[in-house]
Amino acid sequence: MSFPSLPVPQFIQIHRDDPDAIRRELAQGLQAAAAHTAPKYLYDALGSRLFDAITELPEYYPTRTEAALLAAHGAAIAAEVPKGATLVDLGAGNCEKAARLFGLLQPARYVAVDISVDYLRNALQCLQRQFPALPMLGVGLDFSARLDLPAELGEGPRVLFYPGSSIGNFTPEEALVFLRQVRAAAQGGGLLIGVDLVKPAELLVPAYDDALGVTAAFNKNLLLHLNQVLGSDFAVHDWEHMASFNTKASRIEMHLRARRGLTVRWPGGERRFALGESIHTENSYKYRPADFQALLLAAGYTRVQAWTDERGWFGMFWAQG
Ligand code: AVJ
Repeated sequence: MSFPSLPVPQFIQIHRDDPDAIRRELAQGLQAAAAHTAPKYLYDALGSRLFDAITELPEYYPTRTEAALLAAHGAAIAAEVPKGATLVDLGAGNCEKAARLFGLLQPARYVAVDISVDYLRNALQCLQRQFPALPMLGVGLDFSARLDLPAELGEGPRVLFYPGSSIGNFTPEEALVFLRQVRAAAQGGGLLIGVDLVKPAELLVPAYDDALGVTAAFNKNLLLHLNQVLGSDFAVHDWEHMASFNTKASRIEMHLRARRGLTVRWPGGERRFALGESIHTENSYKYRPADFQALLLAAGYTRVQAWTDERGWFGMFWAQG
């Protein structure tokens, strides 16, 4: 018995930091006066799955609001975006959002980039079977510090796709730097980006502190990931999920708060936490449409188009490189 061969996407993994550098960076953040970790550590294989579950929660409006925006304005968006480009999906995750755009944007090639390598490899393999004729490339890469795409992407204009308001994980200053790097990487194409907008805290906070506790599990899973990567001895039960809106900074903050005084130990280091002391695990910045448009123009994009839903909760921006 023989099976027809299935198309398998090409996959490359780029390690920029060695495990020791990662451990040093983590230890430094945990030992800082205000303990913190970078949001990328939320995304191990389980973290990526928990994030997918978050997007199904009734309280978590961004994913479905963005999908509705893309569905409603697909034709108008497609009229701006160059056809036959290389579609580069930044933080592709399960690759679902980009797959829904294939018909509309008609890319010549699909490149999925994500830090969560094993999860991405799986998702891309499934997708390649659904779209056997579309050349696909998976790139395992942490682009949070610097967007440096490999030469395997080839020449020609690129449409970079950065949906889901992941840009909100950067401070506005970092976002400006990143948006400039994206523009350079677009090779004359542009950026299609989804951005969560400022709204009352009564709407924002439940999206990050849902009734089922899925976001709490997503946040606490960071501790299990740290135990893996750093060799620490975090006990999940000692920690409480916290989410609040910092109005002045215009950002949701996620923290993990110690439920008792405790000491966390790892090879070569430790950190004492007093009762109530916390680890800052994520920022999620919310923008006003005019402010985000100004940020794109400051980053050097020549033309910016924006679409928002009727409630004004979420924005989709096309920025010509
Ligand atoms: C993937 C960064 C856009 O900030 O809303 C969801 C991550 N954190 N719930 C967001 C997240 C808690 C999400 N981003």
